Amino acid sequence: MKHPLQQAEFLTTAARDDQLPPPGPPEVAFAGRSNAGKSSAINALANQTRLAFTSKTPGRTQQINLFRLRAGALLADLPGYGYAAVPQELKRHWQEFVAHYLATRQTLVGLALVVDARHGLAELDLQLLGGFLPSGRPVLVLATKMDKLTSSEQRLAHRGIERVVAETFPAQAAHVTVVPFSAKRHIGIAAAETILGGWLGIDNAPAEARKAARIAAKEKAPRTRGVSRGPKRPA
Ligand SMILES: Nc1nc2c(ncn2[C@@H]2O[C@H](COP(=O)(O)OP(=O)(O)OP(=O)(O)O)[C@@H](O)[C@H]2O)c(=O)[nH]1
Ligand SMILES: [Mg+2]
Repeated sequence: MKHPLQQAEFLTTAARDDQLPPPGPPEVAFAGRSNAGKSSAINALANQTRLAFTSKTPGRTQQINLFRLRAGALLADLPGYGYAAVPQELKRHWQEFVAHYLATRQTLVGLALVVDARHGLAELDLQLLGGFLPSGRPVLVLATKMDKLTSSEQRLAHRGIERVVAETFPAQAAHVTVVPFSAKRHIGIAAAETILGGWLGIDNAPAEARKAARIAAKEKAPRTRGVSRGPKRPA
């Protein structure tokens, strides 16, 4: 069965606060350094190649791009931070815009922080976490580009990020889940889907559970001797 994240469509672009759609359905934002792989992660989760615009040029996503899932929930692709070659004033504008969005968006239920696994958490990532975690909302760290690491490097990178989170935010580390990820090789998709789907209330799990319960109920139903329980299967 297709996960509901796989039925995303472009909704709108906002370059300023007043261009954001009015708060409605639950929303998850994808944040991270410029070029970390935010837009690629959204595409991989949506199982589409060109839903969110990706680029080799850092600083490509300059606005908040919003995508709507069939269930109504929203995904927000945020402009990346930390790219030196952007003019100072523009950089300040994005940073203020993103910081304001994260601090005030009422419908934001959680944050997906996209981190290049080869570099780990940078100072700006920690600043972002430090601003967001006290709100009590959960964070999914997608440690991405794992395809560029060997399996032992992948384990080290994963543990390294977990350790930094535990040491820097001891009181809130339980709200942070680190998932090894690769948009290119589709690593970590199912784990990320389960977490994001749970936050947004669109997990497949309830549907699967209902199906399992239906099957179990049928199996338990008392058999009435001699009465057909429906069309016979061909032998
Ligand atoms: N090998 C590999 N490359 C990746 C992966 N994810 C993203 N990339 C590459 O990294 C570059 C940046 O990816 P984007 O998804 O555009 O990054 P972004 O975080 O949205 O960047 P900005 O919008 O500029 O902040 C592109 O060249 C992608 O192809 C991955 O999992 N593996
Ligand atoms: Mg982008």
